[in-house]
Amino acid sequence: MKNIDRLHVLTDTELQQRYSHEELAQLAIAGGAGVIQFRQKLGSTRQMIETARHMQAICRRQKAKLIINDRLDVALAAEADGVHLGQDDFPLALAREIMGPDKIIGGSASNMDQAGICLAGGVDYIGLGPVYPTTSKADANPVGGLDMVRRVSREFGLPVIAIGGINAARAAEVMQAGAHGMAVISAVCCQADPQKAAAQLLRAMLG
Ligand code: TZP
Ligand code: MG
Repeated sequence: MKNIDRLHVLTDTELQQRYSHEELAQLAIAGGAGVIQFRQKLGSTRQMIETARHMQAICRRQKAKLIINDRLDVALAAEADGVHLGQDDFPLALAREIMGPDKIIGGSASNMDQAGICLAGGVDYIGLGPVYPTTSKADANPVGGLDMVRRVSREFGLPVIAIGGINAARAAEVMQAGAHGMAVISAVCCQADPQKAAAQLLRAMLG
């Protein structure tokens, strides 16, 4: 099993426009995030590749990992550390064939069935959520709560990265439910000081 870092920050320039993806990556890593996930739903493929390549240079320098949301092509072009795929994205097993055994592949799940699909697809971690209500993802599935974190963490023997509405006040209970770590958007990207927010989250989750 790969060593998956515990704090994942998904960069976002739709919910906020003060910082670029690259700036958010820098700030989040400075605050202690070990994984940066480049998540951009709109825009040209060329521009995404350019941004992802900048981010990969930043992550390499700071010894963090870069994972690309949705886009296997962008992950390959940027020589990213991995890719994160939803249930309707590029098929997991095919992504593994293309990316090889060493790249990190994460899969999204919202329930036990989807977690099983992730396991069968050969993921390195399950991105499980939304755990709590979130306004950061328009088409989010129903909230699963801490009970879902408990069940998936117990059942599948894979690191669970909990996502959805997680903030510093909720971090401890998410970890206590069995999560390996957590992924956030607004709790870092939308805060006045993203670096400080990441550091606070890390403190809260690791106790
Ligand atoms: N997948 C499930 S919930 C979610 C994603 C991408 C959004 C998480 O954003 P936030 O702001 O941390 O709730
Ligand atoms: Mg997706």
